[in-house]
Amino acid sequence: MKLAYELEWRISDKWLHAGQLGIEHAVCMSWPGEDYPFWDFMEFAKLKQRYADYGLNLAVIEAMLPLDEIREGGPSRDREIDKTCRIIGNMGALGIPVFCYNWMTRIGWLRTSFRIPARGGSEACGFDESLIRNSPDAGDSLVSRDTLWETLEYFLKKVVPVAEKAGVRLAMHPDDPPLPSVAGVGRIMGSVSAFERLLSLSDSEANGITFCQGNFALMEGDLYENIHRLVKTGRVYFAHFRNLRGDARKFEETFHDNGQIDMHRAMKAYLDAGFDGYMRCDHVPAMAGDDQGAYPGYAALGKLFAIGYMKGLIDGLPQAERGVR
Ligand SMILES: [Mn+2]
Repeated sequence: MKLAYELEWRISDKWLHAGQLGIEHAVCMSWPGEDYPFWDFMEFAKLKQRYADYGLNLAVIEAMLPLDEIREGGPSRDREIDKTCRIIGNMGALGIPVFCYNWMTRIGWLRTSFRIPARGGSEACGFDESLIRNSPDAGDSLVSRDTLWETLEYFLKKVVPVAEKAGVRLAMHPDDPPLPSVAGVGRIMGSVSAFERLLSLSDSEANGITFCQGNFALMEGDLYENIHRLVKTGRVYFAHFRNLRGDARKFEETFHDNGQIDMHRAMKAYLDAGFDGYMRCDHVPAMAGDDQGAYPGYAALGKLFAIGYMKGLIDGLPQAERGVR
């Protein structure tokens, strides 16, 4: 397993924190409206070097790219697919192995509050479906689940061969929150069985999974067994380590040490199953001095606690000897 730190492409203190925390791998995040021109090889090459200048190996691209035309089968989906393929080709040329993407259209990662009072005056992100239940679109089928499966299959047919050739692994992130629809827009990647179906759509090693623990914890079955079983398929390339309290319709994110997930047991499950991908810590509450407004869930100080906690968990497990880098 390789610990990684997610760093928005603009340099911040977090870039220095990564090295100071002893982390060697970077996940490049770009947020909607702040897209980095990954399709431009020269710009991408400079970005890789920018991370290297901070002692970091850029290993994962987790960009919220505009892919809705592809997801909905719109008229310019092939143009978006071409652009995605160019990005993946660039990744291959630069030796960046993992492309994290998701299949949420129109409404992406969704929280209804970023200011939930948490331990000691910290502020957490959370979701409460009751706030959006009466959305005027709630009963509609603005985008059907069937469409999303069809477009996903189309996407994989076109992109998996390109990723294979480039030596890049696609890693599907679950819907967040994992609900079958949100405000009339269908969602499909919200269950363990959906991820099994995803794997069955293409046997290629390039067709893989991002195990976002906060979401998988809200799906069917036993979380720890699901970690073990999916990691054992060999196709989990990336993991997000998060804790929370609640269920898929109402939850809040917690510090790593005070949510409902047994984090020791979870970490043990990844290592027992021989997880060899990249893992980053996921959302955390914002602490005094953090700017929750900038990138909710990604505040710098909350991260320091989370990463120290993760390193402590790993060091406490004998399985760590099997190789954590
Ligand atoms: Mn995640």
